[in-house]
Amino acid sequence: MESALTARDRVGVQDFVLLENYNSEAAFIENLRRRFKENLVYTYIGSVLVSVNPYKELEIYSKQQMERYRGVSFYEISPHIYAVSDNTYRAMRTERKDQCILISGESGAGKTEASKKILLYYAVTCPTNDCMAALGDRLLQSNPVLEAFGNAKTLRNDNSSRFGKYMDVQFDFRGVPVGGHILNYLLEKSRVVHQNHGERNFHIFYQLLDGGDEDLLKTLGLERNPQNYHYLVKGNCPRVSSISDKNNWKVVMKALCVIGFSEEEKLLNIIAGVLHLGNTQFGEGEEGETYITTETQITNLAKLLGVDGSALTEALTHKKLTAKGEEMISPLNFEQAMSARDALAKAVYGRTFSWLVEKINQSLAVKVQTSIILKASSVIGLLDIYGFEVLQHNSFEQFCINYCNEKLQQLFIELTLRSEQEEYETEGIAWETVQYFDNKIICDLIEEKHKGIISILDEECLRPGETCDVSFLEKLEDTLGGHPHFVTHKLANGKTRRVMSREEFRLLHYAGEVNYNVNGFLDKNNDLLNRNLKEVMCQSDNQILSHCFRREEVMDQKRPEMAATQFKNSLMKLMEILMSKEPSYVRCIKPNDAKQPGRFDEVLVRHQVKYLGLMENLRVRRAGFAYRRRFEAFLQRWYKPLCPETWPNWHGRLVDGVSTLVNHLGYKPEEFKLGRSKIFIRFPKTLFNTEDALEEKKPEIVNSLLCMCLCFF
Ligand code: AOV
Ligand code: MG
Repeated sequence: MESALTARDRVGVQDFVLLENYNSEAAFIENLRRRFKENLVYTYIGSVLVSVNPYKELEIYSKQQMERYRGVSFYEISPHIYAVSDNTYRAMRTERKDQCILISGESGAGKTEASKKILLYYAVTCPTNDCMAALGDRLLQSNPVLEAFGNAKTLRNDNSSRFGKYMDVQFDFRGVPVGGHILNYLLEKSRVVHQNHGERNFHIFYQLLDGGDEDLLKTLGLERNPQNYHYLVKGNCPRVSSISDKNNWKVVMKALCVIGFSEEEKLLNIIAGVLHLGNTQFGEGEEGETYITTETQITNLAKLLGVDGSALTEALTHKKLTAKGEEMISPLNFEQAMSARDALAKAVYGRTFSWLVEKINQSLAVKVQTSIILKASSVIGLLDIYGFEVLQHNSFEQFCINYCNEKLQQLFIELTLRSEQEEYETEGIAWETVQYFDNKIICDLIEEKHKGIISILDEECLRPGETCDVSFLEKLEDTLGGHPHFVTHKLANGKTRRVMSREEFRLLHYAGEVNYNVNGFLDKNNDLLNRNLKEVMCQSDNQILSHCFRREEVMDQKRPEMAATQFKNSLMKLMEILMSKEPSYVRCIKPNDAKQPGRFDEVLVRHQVKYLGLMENLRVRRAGFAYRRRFEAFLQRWYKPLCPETWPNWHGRLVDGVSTLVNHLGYKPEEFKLGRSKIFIRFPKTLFNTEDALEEKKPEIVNSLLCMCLCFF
């Protein structure tokens, strides 16, 4: 007994529900800390998995470990990301309902690693058939490719996702993975042309320079040293000790091969083209006109992008305007030319990234011959987005990233806190409401029509006359002054704790305060590329580029939606997708800011526990019922045959049938409650023991059914 107690003292409880002092935040953190010190990085709050980033390789992800979790109930084995993967898979199969796994947490907390482990679990443990055997490989290999092009070293994370990713894995009726589909969200394109100090551009550039062989670099006109490229020197961080660009290059090339990629050469031409574009320099003539000083660079660049050199030169230094139906060419000044060049680099890279996702989707698409068996298929969606981010200097990108995290938090609240409590109310189950912070007020502040920050930003971008980032800030102050989650220097009137500059606005996010500098907001939201640059690009004989820059776009006079609105709309769609599925949650926690193993910074962890709403989550869970089913479903499934009074059919009121059945199964009155249309059972342990017992009896039931059929005939 004593040794068991000691063990519990040492490793804590594996489900926070079992914490004696479950109302105490200190006890919660202490439990996390104890487990973390013992390398037990996973803990449940009921079915929600809390994961603390170990920042070191643990021996818990082997194939043998996967086997241990296969088909085993949540509560019979230590918490693990594989348990969530397996339970989600089984729920999809038995309930025949689409599932999704939502992984959240701040930058560097371990979301991407978690999503990769889930995918690996499915690739290894799910049944396959011959033609599908390669699909698992392709699913897995999509990761290194997308990470090479969409991830970068930031101050928070050496492999930070700079795009949002939602991946559907499609299964046929036998549970065989038969296809996949990826939706990507707002790549942080500005990184192509600028990086903060200590950060890098996207991995692929360094991989190519470090890993590409001599011949390849020669063909692309590149030198090995990243310091020679303007687009790679801004962060002054060409090498990262935790990253081997050379090895990763090999991994990416192999992955492209597995995916069935044949456009490698065209893709690398574009990547090299972006580097050359960054080295294109301008001079200023006496009349203020701009010219290109790096002539040879342009020749090489034009060749790589598959476009005409003089047309490109002209388009980089001039602007085409249409006034009163007439086309006019006007020269760009030095700054304008620099920003046209950068806009082209961002557009080329961003569109190539989207093309790459499209290409991967083609490779993962369900093949025609399997479409028949797909009729009864289901989906597991995996969401891995960029985590909440607070930097020294926060701009439009952080605004979008943090807005996305607000939306995810809102979904979590909707699905686990609000709807759970509302359900008890509707079902007439006695319930003491748990208070929680609802971040809807912040989502509204950002996205509300006409009054929200995005609407105001759009209006300012479209408003004729002189508009600028500062006029946007003034508009924000006029409209949002007085909002409890919005502050500026002027509004604060010296009352804020942290000093704010006159170019900033502060949002009090669910996860903390962030000061956003408005510089560049209008430009980034406009995301404009001069028309003549588009014209040049759509004539490219590099098929990737001619696919990315369509003639119709040049002809179309209508202004496309602004960047933030596009992002908002894509998030709305994403929320709809997620709401239509049964969610499972992985809540990732970052133990320290130094990216080091063994360090558990209590202040940092407490902050995350707070804003992730984990204490509220635990309180709702403790007070609630883990299992619920509609009366008919409960009677209909395996339960009915277990009780002679409800078998083969129950003719009375459903609630009486359910009552008879649970009594027969030996549930004590305090273990369950009957609502208006559903039965609620409190502790999963009881429930799952019962379900296992039921599963065991299943063959007997099938046998007796068979006997009945045989007798009949
Ligand atoms: P993120 O996805 O949550 O950040 P990652 O999943 O990229 O964070 O994790 C950051 C780093 O932490 C990884 O590169 C690993 O070094 C380490 N790590 C995370 N999880 C584990 C694990 N289970 N075992 C060992 N090491 C781990 V961001 O994409 O920046 O929001 O935008
Ligand atoms: Mg990530």
